[in-house]
Amino acid sequence: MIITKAKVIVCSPGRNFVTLKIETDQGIYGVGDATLNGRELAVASYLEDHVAPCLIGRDPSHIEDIWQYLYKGAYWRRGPVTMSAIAAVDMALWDIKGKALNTPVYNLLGGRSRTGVMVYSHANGKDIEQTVDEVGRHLEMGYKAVRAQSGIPGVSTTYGVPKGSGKYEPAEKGLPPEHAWNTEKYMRHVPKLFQRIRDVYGDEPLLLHDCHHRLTPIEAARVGKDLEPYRLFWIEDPVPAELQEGFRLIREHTTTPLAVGEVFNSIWDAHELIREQLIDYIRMTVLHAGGISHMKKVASFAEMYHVRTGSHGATDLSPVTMAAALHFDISINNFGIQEHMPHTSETDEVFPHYYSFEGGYFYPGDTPGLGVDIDEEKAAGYPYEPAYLPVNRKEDGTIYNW
Ligand code: KDG
Ligand code: MG
Repeated sequence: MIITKAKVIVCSPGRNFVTLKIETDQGIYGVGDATLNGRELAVASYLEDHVAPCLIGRDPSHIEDIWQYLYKGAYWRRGPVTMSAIAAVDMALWDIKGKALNTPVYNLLGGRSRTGVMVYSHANGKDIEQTVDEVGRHLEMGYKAVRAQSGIPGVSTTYGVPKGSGKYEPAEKGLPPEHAWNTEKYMRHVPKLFQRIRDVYGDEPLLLHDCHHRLTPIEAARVGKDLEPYRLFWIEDPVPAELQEGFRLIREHTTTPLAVGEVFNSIWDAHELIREQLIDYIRMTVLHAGGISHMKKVASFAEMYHVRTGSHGATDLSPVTMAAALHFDISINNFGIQEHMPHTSETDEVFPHYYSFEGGYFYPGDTPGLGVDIDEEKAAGYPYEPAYLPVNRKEDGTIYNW
């Protein structure tokens, strides 16, 4: 079998997505997700202009060799654009291999290690009471684990809080919007949110919270300590994690489990965090971290240090990533939890898929390959529209982490 075509499809069914479709001379094709929120066209060009021409004529069964060719062969290693492009190729090649061998991808990764993949959903509200109601709604839907975010009194807009009556979606059409931030108000507010949730729903539900990179290590240590009575499953992205040793300080002060990694793109962003056991969950994804092939290595390394996975799964990762993530999640031993943020019905229509949800768990399905596709005709009806993530400023105008 040889690769005959590698096509990049950019579409916007509800939000922007970049998809790679690799075709072969035997009629089998595979799909991969290359979406990088707010920087979509950079990855599209990287794939179209620099990667696709190098794939034509290669044997798609040589997944590891092609991965190394694209990683080592580019000379310029790592970075979100490069690693998302490599990931898209990697997903598409695993999809092709599964279809060619007539088996779901998880069988090629060692087989199933569990029956289902536990996911956490998002409960977002403008204030504590709205978030509490949303937690209840998700528990009723069967979720065992729920992430809770709420608006902060005195802060006009913040991460995770829907603007109107619709669902929360971080990217906004047009140029980047600006949000305001106040750490002190946040730190006073967040323990009250979790106290109320535990008062209403008791000890059973697994609760998570995303700090979204907004604290310094000592502030994160304080938040972790203040949240200890509510026994969270994790706090996520307590600090911007370029400085891996910053986690040592947080770790010395709190037993609240720590999760990080949605902006990481290779093991080299996390090796110290894992080796020194400074975190509990590594949240890199098969999309932004080089595909299933690289994530297998990350998970194996993490397994030695008691670190489990917790893959990022926001709406800016397409159903192709969700499918690939589920095959990965179900196959590894040190799986922790998978994020789930439902896509819009337009997105689901453009990306037909076989994965399914029941009782708090997702199932990848037994279709050969990844069990997901792109309907190109429908995709063509949703052209790309520029959209960006917000930029954050402190109340005095200083640019801050979003
Ligand atoms: O593109 C950025 C989003 O994926 C991110 O803001 C979502 O933090 C996020 C999460 O945990 O889902
Ligand atoms: Mg996050």
